[in-house]
Amino acid sequence: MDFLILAIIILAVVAIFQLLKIYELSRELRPDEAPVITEADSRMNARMGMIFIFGFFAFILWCVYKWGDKLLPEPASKHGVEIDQLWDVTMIIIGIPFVICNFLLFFFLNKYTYKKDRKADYFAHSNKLEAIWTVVPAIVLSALIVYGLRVWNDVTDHTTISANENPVNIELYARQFDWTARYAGDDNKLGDANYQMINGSNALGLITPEAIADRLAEITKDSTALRAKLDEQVKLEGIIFPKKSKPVDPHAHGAASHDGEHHAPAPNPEAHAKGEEHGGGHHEDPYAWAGNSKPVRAIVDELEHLTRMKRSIETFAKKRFTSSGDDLLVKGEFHLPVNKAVVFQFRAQDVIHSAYMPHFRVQMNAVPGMKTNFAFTPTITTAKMRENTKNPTFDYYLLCNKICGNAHYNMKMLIVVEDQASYDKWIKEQKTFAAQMAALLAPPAADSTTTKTLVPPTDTTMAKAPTAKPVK
Ligand SMILES: [Cu+2]
Repeated sequence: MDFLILAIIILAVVAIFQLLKIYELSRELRPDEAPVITEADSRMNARMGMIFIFGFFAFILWCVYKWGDKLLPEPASKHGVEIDQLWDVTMIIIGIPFVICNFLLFFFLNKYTYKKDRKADYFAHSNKLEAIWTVVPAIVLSALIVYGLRVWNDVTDHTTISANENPVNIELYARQFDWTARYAGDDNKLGDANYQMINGSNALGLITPEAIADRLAEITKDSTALRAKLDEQVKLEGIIFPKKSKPVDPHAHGAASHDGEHHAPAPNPEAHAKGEEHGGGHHEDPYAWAGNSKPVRAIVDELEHLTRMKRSIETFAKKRFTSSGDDLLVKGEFHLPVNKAVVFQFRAQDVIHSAYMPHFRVQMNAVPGMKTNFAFTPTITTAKMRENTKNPTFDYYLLCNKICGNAHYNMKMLIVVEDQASYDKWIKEQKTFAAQMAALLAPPAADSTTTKTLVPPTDTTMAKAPTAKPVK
């Protein structure tokens, strides 16, 4: 049956091809005839062109009339006014030639319709014309670009604001699918963070002495569990270690104890690193004893990863860091004082997000592995904006403007702009990261009310790492 259908399709294609060939051949036989265009045809075309272009202009005017003031809401930040001016100037400068050129195009179509005994002037080249239509647009576009660049430099310059205006410092942290606002706290400095610190009680990976201790303890616990798992797997597969047949000690403290003598199968990242340094030479497999066992190699890889992480955390724990303990973590909504500069820092945990605050004319990508910045000064309070828009339920929002996953549409945060006194009152009610973490790590019965403000765990698998099983 399938073959029959295929045969029919092939035959149909061949038939169409043959028909086309016959048509081509027969055309050769017919006498040469010039395409017949009458004066009436040409006039008809010209008129249709005119109707089209005027219809098109009318449509644009209608759109501007209907939605021109709704493209963007009233700017509610200092630089927002500048951006809107740039937009208006650009639209006017490119809009005028657009209308003139398109009108002329159809006007000449109309003026010079085909007439039997009229012959067109023909010239191959004109330096003067070339010069005019190259130089004039070049000057106009250069002016527009310079203007645009100046506005851009002005709008994205957060260092001058940081240096001169004693701004509010806030971090917006993005992840699938919510935002966390982190206020700089008492020192007005955002504390340090590192992705390796991220765990169930520290979604932002913030660094404080307590967070470091918590994270190291967790890694130790995970490593112990992994070692027990490795031990079981090794037994199951009957793998024999090169020097000692004694299984790994599950009570060894994490992957940090890598003294190969007692625990032959323990991952040894140093040996590994050495092998890579010597590169080019003979590359020895530090886990040759594991043979081709995929499960064993997977566990060993994971252990090695944890070891590296632990080392890295221990290293930056020894250095001087700005503790994030005094930073305030806020979810759901965040507040800004009116007419005060705010410097934002953006980070992302998982994929690229984009912080979009349309009323303030702000959009900045939040990219995993790097920090981005933007500063602005809100100029209209939420209350005033409700009056201006005659909308009693108006609210400012921070939205995600990168399609970052299936709940992207719902990734938003309410922004409240208010006077300094109300802002000060609100900020006093917010909890520091240190306090939130202490509450989270405390036994649940201790204080049931505080758990409401906690940042939910980011990775539940991490938080629920299996506990080590004792091995006989
Ligand atoms: Cu997003």
